[in-house]
Amino acid sequence: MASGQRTSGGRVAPHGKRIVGGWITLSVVFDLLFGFLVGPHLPPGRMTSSAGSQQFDIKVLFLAAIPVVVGVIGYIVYAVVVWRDGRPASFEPPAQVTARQSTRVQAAWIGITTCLTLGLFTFGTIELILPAGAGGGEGPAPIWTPASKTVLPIQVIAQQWKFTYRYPTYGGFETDQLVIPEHTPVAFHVTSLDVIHDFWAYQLGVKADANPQSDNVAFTTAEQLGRFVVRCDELCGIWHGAMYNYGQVMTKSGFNTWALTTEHKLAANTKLLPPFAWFYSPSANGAGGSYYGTNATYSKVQVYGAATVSPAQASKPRAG
Ligand SMILES: [Cu+2]
Repeated sequence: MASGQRTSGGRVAPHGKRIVGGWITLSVVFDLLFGFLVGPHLPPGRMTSSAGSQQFDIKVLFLAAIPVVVGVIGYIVYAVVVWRDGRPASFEPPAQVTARQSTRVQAAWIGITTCLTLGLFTFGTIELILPAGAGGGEGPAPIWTPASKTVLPIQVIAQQWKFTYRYPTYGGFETDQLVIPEHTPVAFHVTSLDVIHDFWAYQLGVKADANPQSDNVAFTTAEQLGRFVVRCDELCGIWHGAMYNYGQVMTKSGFNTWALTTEHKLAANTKLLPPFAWFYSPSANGAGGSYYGTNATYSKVQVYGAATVSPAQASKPRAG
């Protein structure tokens, strides 16, 4: 009796038990293999709170999807091998009700898919809120902010075809080096001087659109030291592909030394810059563009409580 519909005793072969048993076994095996072998290497790594949380989310989605894939492929393989039409002589219609007529099968199908969908919906919503926006830009008035009141503001200014960064709590200097301190919540204030760009700091798990006339805020907290890459992720003109640079996560004291040194080194340049603002209007004064600040206050910095990063710097009058 080769996998026919009925055993020699006339009993129906236990297809349901075989399929469910095989499905559970294979799902557990593949989930374990994936979780332990692939899971730790999933993008975008664990350099920041948002990156780590994205890696966790991707892992959970895979672990949930693998049993579905195993179920579909396993059922197809089982059906092809066991119920294929190649041996009509031994085929007899099953005496049992078919899956379509079975209330149990239908209830299980509806129940499992409903649980999966609602579970992933709940999981996705929580994962968006808990890590303060999950590393994506939340616009000028973020609703999901870090619990910590000591958040370092860094302004990301995109333009064709370059990123620069201003540190408002360090006198508002502007540099093309992005340096952030470890274990300190950072608020990236992303804006653009011309077209729409996108600030994508891959290893940081941060990605936020850079729109002109807009202050797009994204939060993260670095948990590992090291270098990361920043790319523009919005087609923004002919040199879009060359619009990238590198950043670095430093220790808190290393960062503070770097920031104070750079502030001092760039003091003369900073005086020539437009006053710090949440966004800038390059063309407001006609061709050639001089910039003017639309909201040149530190009020938001205080909202995010940057004072503890460098109280003296935060309360210092702006250069220029
Ligand atoms: Cu760009």
